Amino acid sequence: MQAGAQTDVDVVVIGAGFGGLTMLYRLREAGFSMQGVEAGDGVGGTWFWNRYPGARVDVQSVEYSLSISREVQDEWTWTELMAPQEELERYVNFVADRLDLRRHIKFETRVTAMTWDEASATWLVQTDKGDAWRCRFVVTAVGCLSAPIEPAIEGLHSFKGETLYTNRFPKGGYDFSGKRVGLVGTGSSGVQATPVIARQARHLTVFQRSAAYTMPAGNRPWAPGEFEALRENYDEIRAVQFASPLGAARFGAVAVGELMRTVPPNILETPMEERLARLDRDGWLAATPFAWADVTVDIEANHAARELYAELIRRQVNDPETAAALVPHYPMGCKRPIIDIGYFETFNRDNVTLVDLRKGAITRVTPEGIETEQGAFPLDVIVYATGFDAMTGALNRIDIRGQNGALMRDAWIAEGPRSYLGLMVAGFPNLFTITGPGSPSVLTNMISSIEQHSSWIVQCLGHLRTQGLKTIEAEPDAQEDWVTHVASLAQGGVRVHESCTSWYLGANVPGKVRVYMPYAGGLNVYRDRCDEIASAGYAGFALA
Ligand code: NA7
Repeated sequence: MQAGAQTDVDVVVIGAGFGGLTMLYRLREAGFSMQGVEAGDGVGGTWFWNRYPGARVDVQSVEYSLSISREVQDEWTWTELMAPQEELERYVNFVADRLDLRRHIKFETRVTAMTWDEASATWLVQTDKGDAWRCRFVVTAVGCLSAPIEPAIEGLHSFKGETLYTNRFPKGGYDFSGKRVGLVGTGSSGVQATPVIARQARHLTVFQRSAAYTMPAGNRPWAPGEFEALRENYDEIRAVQFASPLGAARFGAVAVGELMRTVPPNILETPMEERLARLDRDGWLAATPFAWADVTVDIEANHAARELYAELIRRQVNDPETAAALVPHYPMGCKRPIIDIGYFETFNRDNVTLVDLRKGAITRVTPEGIETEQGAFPLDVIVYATGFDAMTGALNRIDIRGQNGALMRDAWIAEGPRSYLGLMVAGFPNLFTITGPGSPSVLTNMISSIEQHSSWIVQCLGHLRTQGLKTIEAEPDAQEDWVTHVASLAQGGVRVHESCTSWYLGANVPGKVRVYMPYAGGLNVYRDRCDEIASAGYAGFALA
């Protein structure tokens, strides 16, 4: 790239999920040399690791798909409204092959350290396999939900049956037939896995610490010709998708794009009989923040919406005690919403038991099963669906040393992540973070965010190249302003309410500093801001 620069490649890209693949493709199209690195032995990121039964995307596939290549878009056929993991993994592999990206990636290799060298203005990237690449730029595409956490339960490794993790599920799947299965965790992964495991297992015991806000996905196969008609209309679909705050016009089967264009009533100003009438008419949608304007800003309104949600659960679940236990105790809308296929009905099965850990916690895992304050549960298999060190975990697990040898995680662990636009970090020149903390990322369709970030980054690199510049770095003042702005967008609402224990806040990881990490202003607004900054000569960045 730069004459005389002692580099092996222009750019090292870490991760071969949708983010890494998109970045590699765009870099190659723009004429940069690059090296991809991936810990797994295949492409796919989230869809490579999370192979648990029932895993499925919550955005419709025509939107949860890449628009970067016309060929990819035109040649792939989705079979359902929302694709399951197997189909998504096939799709990612198709993308890697069709765009000939595999040859750029070193698989089964984990980046352990990256060190900035001020004198040569280069990064040295090192791996657990002994690789060392010197490059001008690094792009991390390491995922927001990719650093698994092992729950701190005494005796976890003493269990003599099978221990499985949803986020590292065996490649060939697992046959639960005839087994007594314990499932720990009822976030998205646990909720999706529950009905599928229940259909196979001899008995399923679900250990629930926090109940989930979940609603039916409304997934279905296409009607004849439906997908072909949509594919014909892709330009329009993409235009609507990219103009929306969520980077998707639909969440599950719900047209949230349209819903967000109208201002709903306040629940606290709506008489109870009207609330119930709405419940009868709209079902689960009536018990979401989309239905009421005050639910995300007023905790009393939130409790009122939760009452509607509880009513719907009572209508689904036969046993009153189980129905009551399935009602969440934290605010609606504070955690990422979940969509499911037959979750609540599953608790009407004879072979399923819900253990409400609020009535007595897990005390330890023994060789025979799980012990709680409510009694012991003998098991053959334990499945942990216990989540991730979200948004910062994957970055903090790498020794990233920037200017003056500063370790990035030191500041991030002490104060929470600090970043300008969620794209770059002051003191760490030439390092870009795809869907980093401080960007819309997990509040959006991830593929839309990935496409926006990778496009901005490659344009930025092109600008540096044409200007004969070697470095770009976030200015500390611009970063501080951005961090303050991101925090202000979440302030005052249920997302940061003291009773909210979301991974957006890091509240699921013991000791993690409580900071709301994603940018909540909408992907459309964010994109405009990024573009304005680029047009203004990369305002807030120092270029040299
Ligand atoms: P989540 O959403 O973080 O869910 C993890 C679940 O595991 C959640 O119910 C936790 O309860 C529970 N958990 C964690 N540790 C324990 C222990 N020690 N004992 C009992 N229960 C525990 O992870 P997912 O994989 O389901 O989903 C992550 C995202 O992926 C999701 O939001 C989608 O965007 C896709 P808690 O709530 O902490 O009380």
